[in-house]
This record gives sequence, structure tokens and C-alpha cells, in this order.
Amino acid sequence: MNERARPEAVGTSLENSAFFMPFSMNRQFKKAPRLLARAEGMYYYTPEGRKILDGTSGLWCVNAGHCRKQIVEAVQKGVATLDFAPPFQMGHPLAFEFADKIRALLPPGLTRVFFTNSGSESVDTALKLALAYHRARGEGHRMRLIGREKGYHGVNFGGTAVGGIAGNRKIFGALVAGVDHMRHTHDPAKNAFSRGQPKHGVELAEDLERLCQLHDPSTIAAVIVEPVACSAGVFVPPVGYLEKLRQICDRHGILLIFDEVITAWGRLGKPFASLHFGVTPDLITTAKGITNGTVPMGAVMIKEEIYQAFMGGPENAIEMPHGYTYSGHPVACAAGLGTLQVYEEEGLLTRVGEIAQYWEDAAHALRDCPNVVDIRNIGLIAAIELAPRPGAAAGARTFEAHLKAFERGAYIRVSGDVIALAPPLIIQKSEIDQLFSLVRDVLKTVA
Ligand code: PXG
Ligand code: PLP
Repeated sequence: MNERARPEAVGTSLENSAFFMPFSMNRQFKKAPRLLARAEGMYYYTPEGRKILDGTSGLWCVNAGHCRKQIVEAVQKGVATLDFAPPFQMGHPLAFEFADKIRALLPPGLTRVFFTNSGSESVDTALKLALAYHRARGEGHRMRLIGREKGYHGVNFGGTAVGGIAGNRKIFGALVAGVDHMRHTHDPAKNAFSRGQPKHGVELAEDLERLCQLHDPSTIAAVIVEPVACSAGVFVPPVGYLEKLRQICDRHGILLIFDEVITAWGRLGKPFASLHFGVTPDLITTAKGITNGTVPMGAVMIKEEIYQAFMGGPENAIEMPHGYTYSGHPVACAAGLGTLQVYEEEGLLTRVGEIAQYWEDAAHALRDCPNVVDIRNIGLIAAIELAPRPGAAAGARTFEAHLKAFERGAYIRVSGDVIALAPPLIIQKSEIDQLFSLVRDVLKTVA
């Protein structure tokens, strides 16, 4: 047990800690901390040694389960061999090897990989690449970016601007000019308790056509959507919806970006959700599961013709004036290569196909629990939506469920009135039972 995992360290008050926690209720947390000290496989362990079933893969990222030996050793060896290498005008072998291994998993036509350090950086990179691509082809008038209501695309300026969660945008001013949003696809009146893709709502994709007519399609550079919108509460695309977005983008020469920060790396039973849905975007953004969450990393995958559009100038010129100090960081690449090896050896990028039905049935069995107004699922993702508590702030009930679940031994993520479950892809049926029976018990006690 390491120093920080020692029980005596627990008593130390965090109330005046310097740490400004991200996306957290700082004061509430610091008064009653929920600390995790170590992890292994499907479980976290608290400093007191309590075992906590991980219902959300950390933050949707630890797809192969925690502290996997091969990944840990790859990171240890990597950092001891090459701690850092400059990524601009220099290189190291692992970045090339990792990019090529990723390419082998991509939908047809996507051939190039640009490394970043997070999903947020991937999104801003993809948006910039889209603008630069049009400009390189003499269509610099395509400057508009279209997102969707309820979308989450990280927290950098571009991603915040195309994002569609009001609470994440409203305090940050005007953000980026030229952004508009399509309608979201959530329609509980028609689609509540859908299993997999909802039947109703393909026509909501026509909202993109409306924006094309409003702004003129020749002003639009790119549309970005999550194939399954996870952060805002798990909104699965209606049957035919993504296909229709693809058609409209093709009709008007607009690039389609799938933000697969969560949906890639086996979450839907394929390496990328794009392969699951059979719809190929022009760019894919990812992060999280790319290194199993061990070392921060992200990537943008792009179609060959987009890459080639930048390769027309003189060879002694930098083709893309964009990149991060830590793009393709050697330790992150080592982690990524170790991660891909585990995914491959254990068949994790396709394993969800085998357990998705069991998962779906277990999730929908909670339908009779108090206050449940909707249950949605796809792949190894499930959302349980609760009616808001009358007179209380949104999410009061779910937050209480989060606290009670932690007391009883499970980590579950909540977003507004939705409990979102997405465990590591190594989960066994017995652990699925354990997770849902714990959530059932919790729901019974949350009035
Ligand atoms: N795009 C999508 C689709 C995401 O899900 C990001 C971009 C940003 O990635 P980074 O690595 O910059 O955080 C994400 C991240 C939640 C939750 O509770 C989800 C995310 C992040 C934090 C919380 O659902 N997704
Ligand atoms: N700000 C300053 C002053 C810098 O020198 C740099 C990088 O050199 C950055 C920001 C960008 O940092 P990063 O490349 O880690 O995104």
C-alpha cells in the first residue's frame, strides 16, 4: 500500500485545500471527501480499504479495467527509456508505431492521426483542421461551425462554443463567432424506455438542412456531433439519423466530425462507433480509452483527402501550424501501445457485442424502481433518468443516489437527473448483476 493509501492520511481535513477541483462542488466535497486511493480491475479502493465497483470506467475511460499489468509496465518502461522528445521537427519511433496501429482500426478512408492530450484538445484541433482544409481548397468562406443542443465537446474555446449544454457555456461570454446548433434528439414522449436506437426522430436531422438554408451552406465548414451524446445524459441517435446527417453534409460539401472521445475503443462493440453505425465521418476525435485513461492523450483521425489538401505546398514549409508540446508524448504513446495490446489480446474492442443484451436486460429491469422516468442504453452504456425532486435543484435525487451508491460500494456518474453507467469492458455478468442490484437498492432509498 502506498503512502497516500494509508488510513491515517484520511483524517487530514481538505476544507482549506489549495486544490480547485474541476467540474465539482468544491465546498461540498471538501467537507465530506470521497477519496479513491488505488484501483485494480473492476474496482477502486478507498483510503480506508473499502472496495468500490467502478460503474463508469473512471470517467468513461478505463475500458480495460484498472492498473492492468501490461499497461503499467509499458508506461514504466517508456518513461525510463525516453521521458520526453520534442514533437516539432523531431520524432520518436513510438508515435509513428502508435499512429499506424490506430490506422488499422479506423473506418475506411480515415488514414491519418494527429495526436493531442485530451478530448478537448482533439475537438479544437478538429475544428481548426476543418477550417484550414476548406481554406486550402479555396473555400475560405466556409467559416461556420455547427454543433448540437446537449452536445459536449470538452472545455476549450472551440469545444465550449459548439457544445450544447447551457450550464457549461453561459458564464463564458460570447465564445467563438459563427457557431450555431441543431436541435437535440431527445424525445421522451415518443422514445422513453427505448432499447438501443430509438425508433422516432430521424427527421430531426433535417434541422441541419434548416441551418444550411438559414446561413447558406457555402458558409458552413463542419458539423460536429457525438454519435451517442454521453455527457449530457446518454442520448442514442434515432434510427437513420446519423445516415441523414451524412447525406446532408455530402450534399453541401460540409465536413462531418464524429466526437468519439467516449464512444470509441470498444464501448459500442467496435473500435469506433462510426463502425458500429456504419456511417463514416470525415474526422473523428478521441481521447480517454486511447490509453485506458492511464496517461493523458487524445487524437484526431482524418480522411486521406483532408491530409492531402495540406500537402500541396513546398516541402520546406510546415504544413500545419498547429500542435502541442505534448503531441504524441512518448510516455502516452507507450501507454497507448500497451493499451492496444490488452484490447487486442482480450478481444475487448468487440467484447461488448457478447454482453450487450445481458446489460440491456439488466438495465431495463430497473423500470419498476421509484421515480424512474426513462431508461436508455446502447453498447455498454446505460442511463437511468429520474423525475426531478419537486422544488429542488435539478439533479438533487441523482446526486443523493451517487452519494448512497458510494457508501454501499459503487461509483456511479450522474449528470442532471440521469445516472450514467458505463463500466470497464471486462465486466462479468455477476458484476453487472451486482451493479444493478446496488443501484436498485439505492433507488429504493432515494425519495
Ligand atoms: N468530447 C466528448 C464527446 C467527451 O465526452 C470531451 C470531448 C472532452 O475530453 P477531455 O479529455 O478534455 O475531458 C469529452 C469528455 C461525464 C464526463 O461525466 C464526460 C467527459 C468529461 C468529463 C465528464 O459524462 N467527456
Ligand atoms: N503558453 C506558452 C507561453 C507557451 O510557451 C506554450 C508552449 O510552448 C503554450 C502556452 C502551449 O503549451 P502546450 O504546447 O503544452 O499546449
